[in-house]
Amino acid sequence: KIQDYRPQPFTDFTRPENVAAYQTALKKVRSELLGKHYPLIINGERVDTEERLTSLNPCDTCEVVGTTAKATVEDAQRALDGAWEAWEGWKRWDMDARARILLKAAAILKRRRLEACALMSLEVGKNYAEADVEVAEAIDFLEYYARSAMKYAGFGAAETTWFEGEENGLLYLPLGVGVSISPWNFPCAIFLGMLAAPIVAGNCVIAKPAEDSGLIAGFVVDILLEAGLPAGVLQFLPGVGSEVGEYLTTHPRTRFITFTGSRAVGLHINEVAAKVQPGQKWIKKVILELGGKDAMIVDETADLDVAVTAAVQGAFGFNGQKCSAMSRLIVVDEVYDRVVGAFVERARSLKVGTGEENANVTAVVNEESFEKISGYLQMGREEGKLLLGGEAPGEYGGKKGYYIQPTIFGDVDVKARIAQEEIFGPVVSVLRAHDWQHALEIANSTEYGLTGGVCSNVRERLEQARFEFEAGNLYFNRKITGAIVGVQPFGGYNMSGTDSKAGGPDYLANFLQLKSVTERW
Ligand code: TXE
Repeated sequence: KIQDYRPQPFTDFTRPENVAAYQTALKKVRSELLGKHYPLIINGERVDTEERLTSLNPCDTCEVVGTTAKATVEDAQRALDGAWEAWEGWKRWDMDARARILLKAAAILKRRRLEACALMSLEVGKNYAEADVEVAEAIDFLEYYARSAMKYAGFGAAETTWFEGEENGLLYLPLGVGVSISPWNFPCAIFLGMLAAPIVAGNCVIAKPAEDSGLIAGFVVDILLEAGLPAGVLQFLPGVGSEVGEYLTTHPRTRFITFTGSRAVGLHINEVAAKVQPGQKWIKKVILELGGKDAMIVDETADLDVAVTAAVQGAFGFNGQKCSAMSRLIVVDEVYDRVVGAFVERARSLKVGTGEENANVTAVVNEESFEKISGYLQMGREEGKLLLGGEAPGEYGGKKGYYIQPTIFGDVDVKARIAQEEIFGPVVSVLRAHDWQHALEIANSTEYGLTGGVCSNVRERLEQARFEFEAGNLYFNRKITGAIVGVQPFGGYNMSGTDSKAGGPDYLANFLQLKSVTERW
């Protein structure tokens, strides 16, 4: 029996005993997982490779967190062949038996929740409070997809109708073998969500995690296997995107690709996957979750505390390394100085430090990001007025790491590159609007459309925004951004991705094909 779904509560870290429990988990991870090596997993067997990928702690780059194997195209070929073989059995499992494996994995992850948090602090520099929210989301994905899978189970799942003496039933059948290519910024929740949905639907999946978060991925894969996934249903192939990722996405035996990451790579995958290869029997299904340049509008009627709290949290949570990060604050002229002044003051009090000590702003994920964001800091000085931060010290407390100060640029022009391009760092552009209507125009002026916020107390404006603000996830007068699985399905408009919404009632349908069967009695 599948129980009713309830979102996971977050751990209350204002309680000292919970902080102490995290510290204990951190010690355990340091002694048991630090320096650990995760091999590939093909057909249930652990396979090592000559070359390896190394994860460094972004908050202390002298610390090697661990290594993973680095898959070659030969490994990918074997994984694909093995997955198709495994599919012959997996597709015949009852939906509830598959769903039960997800529920078991959720139970294991609940038990190892703080270990997962500690590993995230070490491998990608996430502070433990945000890591905890992420693990809660991962558990929610498992339980939610397990539960919602049941509506697709069996003949006549949607409905069975009788028409002129004929019985018409609908069947939802899995697609086959697909590839899941995931990013490092939600290395537990997004990685797991993108596996749980296709797998419970009866597909076999090759997981290609991001180069920077292979250890957390390995940790999560071990949990799924411990929960009872049969060999070959999930193949684990850490490796380089442009090598093994490219090979898998262009391969004729890949049936579907689910991808979360940058716009450039997503569009590239969309293009190459569309080309039918010799021997290919189908049109590949491509599901993309891409970036954002998310805006929040603050008008003259807004509650100042709500607006400033939302802006600080939205902009600097996980150092702005979220596709849902608020990176454009649009303020109407009448209250511009007051709102921006309060925003800068609140942001000035943010603590920079490590994820392990739960600092508000930690180091960004890797050298490439550090260099890219540093470039935008320079660009911002030319395109806007520096109001806060602007430096990339690259160290903290005597430790070398990819540290960047929380940065705010004011009076940025709508066409400026820092107002149009995804920076993926702790950098906000503030734009001045003449009035509400102008603010909404500015909000819709990028190619993206992922999340959006409005702080206003004028009902007509909120109603207008409800329909006209181009974003997949809108937040009105809300202090936090982010989505809860099953409550706010997540996914964007425009160049932020294809129309699928993760964590929502219809996400599983992406990994199923509908067949109607008519029988004349
Ligand atoms: O993403 P990539 P990266 C954005 C953000 C960030 C930038 C770069 O702006 O600064 O992307 O981050 C795999 N064929 N977002 O480099 O490169 C790759 O190995 C197949 C937004 O991490 O897109 C990884 O597993 N796969 C985003 C995954 O794609 C390929 C989250 C993502 O890598 C490939 C992360 C190829 N040719 C970054 N090239 C969000 N929406 O939140 C790479 N990959």
